[in-house]
Amino acid sequence: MKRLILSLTILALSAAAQTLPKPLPAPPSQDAKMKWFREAKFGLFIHWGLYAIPEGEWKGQPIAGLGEWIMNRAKIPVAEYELLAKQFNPVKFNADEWVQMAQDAGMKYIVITSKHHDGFAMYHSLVSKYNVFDATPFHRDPLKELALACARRHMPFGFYYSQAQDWHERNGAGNTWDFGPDDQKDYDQYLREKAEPQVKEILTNYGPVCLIWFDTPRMMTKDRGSRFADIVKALQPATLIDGRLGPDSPGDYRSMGDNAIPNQVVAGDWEVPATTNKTWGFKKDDTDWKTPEDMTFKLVDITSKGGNYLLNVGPTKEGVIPQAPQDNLRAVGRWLKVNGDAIYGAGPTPFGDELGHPGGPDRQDKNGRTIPGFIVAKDWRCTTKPGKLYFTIFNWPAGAFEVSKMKGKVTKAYLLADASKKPLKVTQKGDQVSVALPAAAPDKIASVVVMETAQ
Ligand code: H79
Repeated sequence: MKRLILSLTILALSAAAQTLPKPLPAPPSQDAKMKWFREAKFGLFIHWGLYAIPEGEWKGQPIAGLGEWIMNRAKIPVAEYELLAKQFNPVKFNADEWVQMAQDAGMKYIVITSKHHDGFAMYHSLVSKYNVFDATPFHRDPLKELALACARRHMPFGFYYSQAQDWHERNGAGNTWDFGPDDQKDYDQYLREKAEPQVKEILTNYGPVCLIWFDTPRMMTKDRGSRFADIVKALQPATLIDGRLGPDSPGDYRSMGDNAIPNQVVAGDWEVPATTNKTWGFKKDDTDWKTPEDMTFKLVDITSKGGNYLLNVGPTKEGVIPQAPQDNLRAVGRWLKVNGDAIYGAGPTPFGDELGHPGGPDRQDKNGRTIPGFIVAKDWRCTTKPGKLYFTIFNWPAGAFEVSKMKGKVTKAYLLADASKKPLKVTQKGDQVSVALPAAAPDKIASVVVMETAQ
């Protein structure tokens, strides 16, 4: 009998594994549409494509810059780059292991490259044979496998799609070495015949798509952006659109620059896409891994300013996420297991002075604009929920934690790491608050003091 139940359970589970849920219905309001994103705070970005094969090196030469830009940086002709597909056979790829890693890291959504600027579709596309199912010996659809693994684990799943640059296509933006200047191309021909139909495919064949991540909107106009937005709304009205569809296409939230964390609180919904080393797509020479301490600080910092952190890994040509970022992300996840209340669903700081102050050298951005210098302070950050302030302390002070400009009265304080919520001694004089701390911080990365407040 037990055996029968076991086999029936296995049967039921494997049946569930083969089907994707239907897309979600239209949300009743923008707030309802944004709800999961506002709770999530922390997502996994995955850059995976043919560029994982050269690993940042072409014909024995290291190619400077981002790994996924190698075709552009080395000006590799389409006819040569295409041959990489014949070598793509990531036999170690296991969708469940990737989703498990994201869950272990405390990440609440996954976004993967369905097509990057190189034009190669990482899913089974019927629009272009230049895709992972038809053009490689792998002959599988890894994004279908990931969509299924995410559905089994209730992990929101979304796609990056490079709508404007496509270096494989005569009329796509970006490939000037094979096809000449962009302003002489029939860009709408490329949009109509490849990008728009492929966006329809990824919104049709992979179950609910939590968001679609457009990028580098070269040659995009209001009309061209609206065509994509209309496709998304028609096929999956619950799917969020990021902030890079086009110059006149607002999207559902704002995308900050790559690895660009604002200095201050920013109102509205936004996200910082960021790397765990320097590149997005795998590059064997880039071992400059961010530490768990640094990534935890950035997650708390971004949350305290009101945004989300979308943190990238670049799997190898074998289909494996490099071990160093796996280990580092799992350390962030262990911190979140104890301290996640300070992050998930939390709002920005009501203070601001703790974030830092103007000073240091000015910088130029890539458009030549001057960015005034700012000295980032790193002692603590504050995140909020109704009636609660979460102080994540990176630099544990001796004796007491002091904060000024407190609005309202602190009725109780305790360490988030202390399951018994043993009260810490609070002294408040007007808007000055002092909370007595134990000598040693409970966590070596950062420890959270919760203050409950009343008006
Ligand atoms: O997908 C990741 C990057 O490939 C993509 N956005 C993130 C999420 C991205 N596309 N473009 N950029 C980022 C800006 C790229 C700038 C550079 Fe370059 C690429 C600097 C050097 C190589 C463009 C080409 C500017 C100089 C040469």
